Amino acid sequence: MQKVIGRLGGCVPRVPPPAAFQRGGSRRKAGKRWGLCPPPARQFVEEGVRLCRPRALRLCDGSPAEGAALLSQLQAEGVLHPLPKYDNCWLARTDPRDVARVESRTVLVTERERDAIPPKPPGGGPQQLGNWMSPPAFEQAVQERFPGCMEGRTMYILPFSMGPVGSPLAKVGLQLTDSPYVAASMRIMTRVGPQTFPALARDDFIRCLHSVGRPLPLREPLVSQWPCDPARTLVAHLPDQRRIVSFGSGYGGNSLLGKKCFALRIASRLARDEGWLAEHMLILGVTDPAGKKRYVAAAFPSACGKTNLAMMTPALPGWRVHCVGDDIAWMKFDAEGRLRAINPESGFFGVAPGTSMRTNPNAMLTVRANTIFTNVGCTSDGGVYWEGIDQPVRPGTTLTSWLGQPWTPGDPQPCAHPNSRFCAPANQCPIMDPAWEDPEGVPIDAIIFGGRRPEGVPLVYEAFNWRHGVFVGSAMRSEATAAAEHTGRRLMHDPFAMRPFFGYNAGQYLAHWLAVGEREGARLPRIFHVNWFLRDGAGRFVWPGFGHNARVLAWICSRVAGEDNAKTTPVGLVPREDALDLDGLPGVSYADLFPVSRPFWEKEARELRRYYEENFGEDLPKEVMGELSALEERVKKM
Ligand code: OXD
Ligand code: MN
Repeated sequence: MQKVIGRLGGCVPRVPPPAAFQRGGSRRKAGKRWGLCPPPARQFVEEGVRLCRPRALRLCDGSPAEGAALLSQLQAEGVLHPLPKYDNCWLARTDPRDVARVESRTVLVTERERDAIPPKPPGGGPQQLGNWMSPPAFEQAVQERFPGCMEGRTMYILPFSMGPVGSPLAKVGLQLTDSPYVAASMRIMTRVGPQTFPALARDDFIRCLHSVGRPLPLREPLVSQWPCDPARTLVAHLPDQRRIVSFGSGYGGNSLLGKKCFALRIASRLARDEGWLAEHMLILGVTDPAGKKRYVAAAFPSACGKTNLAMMTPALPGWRVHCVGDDIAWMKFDAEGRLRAINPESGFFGVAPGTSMRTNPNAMLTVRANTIFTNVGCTSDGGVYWEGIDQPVRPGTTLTSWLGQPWTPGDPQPCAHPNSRFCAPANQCPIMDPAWEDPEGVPIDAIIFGGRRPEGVPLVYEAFNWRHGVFVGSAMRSEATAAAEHTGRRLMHDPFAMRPFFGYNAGQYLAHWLAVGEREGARLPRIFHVNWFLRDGAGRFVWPGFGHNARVLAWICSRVAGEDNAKTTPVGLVPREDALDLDGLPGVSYADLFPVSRPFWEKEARELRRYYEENFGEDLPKEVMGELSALEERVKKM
């Protein structure tokens, strides 16, 4: 493709004939808007048109009328089904082979393999920190997939901004896609429209090409009216060219290219080059009873409750939480040396199962209107249903599973797919922070890492300093979830919750974090690690979680305020027994929440050493290995 893009890129830009725009009243307007579209963007569209040969073009403007037209078209095509119980809500069912991010087919394309991933583990096991593809292999993969891939279909042209338009922290992209479902979802998740044109004129926008890979007429019938080509799926990133090329999947992070592909993989690489941070983190504001507000960013692996934490209703009287974002944070130092964060997205693409009025009332209130649900179950009275929704089904109402089959409670298979999602506009969340769209971002006082650790890892601990914090982030582990193609409850390493999202060599990523800590004049946030998921001998959670996590946030805020209320353990600083508010939590014991045992940490350190050696090899910064050795020494003295 490099060659192809190079060749096409060398052509004199030529405006596609207005006839290529969809028929109907909007054609003249579309042609006019096209005329205003900056030349580099038009040139990218022309390349895409010549390669993919769509039947028609549609330049998206982000308007409500366009949204309504897309949704009714999707309904007419049988892709979306209305959910009349709510206001403008829709249900999509995918081909059951296209239900999650496909990590094994997600690649970074760079000249040198070492720029993308650390050296392969000895013995040739699979590299867990990303996949590399050479430029010639990529070019061949493109030639095998893209020529004519949009025949008979409309190409949607989506100019979009990640971050508030005009923010110094925002970046723009242009996505070409033949999926109207993707176009409708991108309109929710990003800021689509001609307000991005001035930024597109700069030519440094991210070029995103996406096709479901099912030209018309079809050679094989679709499954669930959902076009995709799972056998040939490929999600490729070309960080040097600021390009993303995705084929074969129409779902989630594989196809909504602003999200994981741009805002994490490409952005992490830009952030390294430009001296900022693009992270898999929620952002929340927490206000204490005296009115003092702090902002916190938190990294958890996929489907570990980030959305629940970001929208939490505190169980501590007088405390309030506001949401800035639930998945991604872009953070840059300001002139005063404070780290300021924006949420680059404008919607939530949250995991549905487990979400309820008990676990996340704000999410439930957010998804009552203008939401696209995918792969959830539904009720015969036009509502949604999933495992853990905790809502009684009205008598006489029947249920249908995500596979479109009749379903009754107790059936062995779940009603909703475990990675079923809601895609909803962020501004519908009742607790969005007043500053969530502040172009300057919000000042971050604390960074939290976490994971699902059933044993051995305390409820919360603070890193001794930034360097130790980088080590703590690199050492994150969590039980696998359904967000990607992994199965089972096995513990997976997930450094910084970025394992599937690094846009460059993960060893260099750690070095970048270390360098951030050395920045002159930086007023660095404190770093913490939390674990809401400890279980007792009988397998029960020992911490009530959800709104009670505010108790942990309260301790974190006290540390940021400089309170002397921690005690030192070999793994980090934990709250003194009187410093964590456990009032009104019968049966919850401090000792159960803060297990720091020598055998557990010896084993953990051994496993970590093996993991570093096999996966990072010599690309692991020596400072991080030094922190592991220091942990081993402290544990030995326990
Ligand atoms: C997500 C993920 O979809 O992390 O946010 O997988
Ligand atoms: Mn995520």
